[in-house]
Amino acid sequence: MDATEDTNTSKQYALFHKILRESKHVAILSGAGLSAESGVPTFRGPGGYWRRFVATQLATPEAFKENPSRVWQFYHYRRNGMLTKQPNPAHKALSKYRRLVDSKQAGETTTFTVITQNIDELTPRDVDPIEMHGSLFRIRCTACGRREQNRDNPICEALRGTEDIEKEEANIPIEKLPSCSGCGGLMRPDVVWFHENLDEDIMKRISDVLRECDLFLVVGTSAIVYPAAGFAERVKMKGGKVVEFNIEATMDEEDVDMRFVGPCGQTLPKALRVDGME
Ligand code: BV8
Ligand code: ZN
Repeated sequence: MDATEDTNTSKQYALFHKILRESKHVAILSGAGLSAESGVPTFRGPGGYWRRFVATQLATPEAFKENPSRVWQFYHYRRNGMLTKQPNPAHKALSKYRRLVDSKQAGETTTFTVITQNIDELTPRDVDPIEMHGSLFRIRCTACGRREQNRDNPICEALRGTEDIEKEEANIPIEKLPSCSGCGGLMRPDVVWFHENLDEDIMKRISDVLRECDLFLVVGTSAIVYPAAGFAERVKMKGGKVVEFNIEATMDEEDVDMRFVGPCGQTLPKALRVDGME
């Protein structure tokens, strides 16, 4: 198949539907573009900034060590921003397709796995996504490692109102930042920062998925951040097919078998044949 064929034609959808029905192990890698139509800013779009910082400057252990008050204000801003965000048709399509597979109504497909780079927890829980970069709504103790789910807004009194980026950046003393209910240690967002290793068990689970995968859908990601950016190649090397869903052609020509160019809230439900499903 030549990926340069005009994408999104009914002919291309029909071809994809045939491939999908005949694939045994379907996997998805999703990025910020999956949540874009829910109003969640992507990293490399205009939303990739907070005050005068680029997100990638704040999502590092060095930044947290040097200025935990600033990094917590960045995560509070994103947690607070998620209050008004809902799953969009692309998220819902994942849930619907998972139901089709589980009820053996998806042709030869026997497994469907969603690997997400997103930490927004918008991917429905019934999809049981592999959240490889952690979650905005989980925190962990820097001292004893205790992990907690936490959706409090604000997560601590000192962060209240700091989401207003018109105001001066606050300088919150460490003792007023979220602290561990077990040992009193400083809590941090339970996410994978740049220059941090990913969870070994998660990487093992992902390797098992990629080994089996015969159809890999890359949805809404700029495919820049490793190790996620290297997953498609591992599927291709074993003869699996790779299909990109993005608003612009992003992955290299030779790395994709097909592309659906457009908002994934429109292309994904159609491609997974769940657009008519409740
Ligand atoms: C690691 C959680 C081993 C935090 C994230 C030098 C020194 C050290 C490391 C490195 C180095 N050079 C490279 C590395 C590795 C580094 C890396 O890859 N850096 C990049 C910048 C080159 N990776 C790491 O550090 C990883 N760990 O390698 O450990 C190690 C250890 C020590 C030393 C060396 C190596 C950890 C990476 C995880 C970082 N954490 N998130 C948080 O979110 O706050 S990554 C974060 O950025 C996101 O999770 C996501 O993964 C990434 C953003 O990417 P995307 O999701 O793709 O979003 P983006 O905005 O870029 O793109 C959106 C796409 O959607 C676009 O293509 C757009 O066109 C499309 N789109 C928009 N709207 C729509 C749409 N598509 C469809 N429909 C729409 N409507
Ligand atoms: Zn602790």
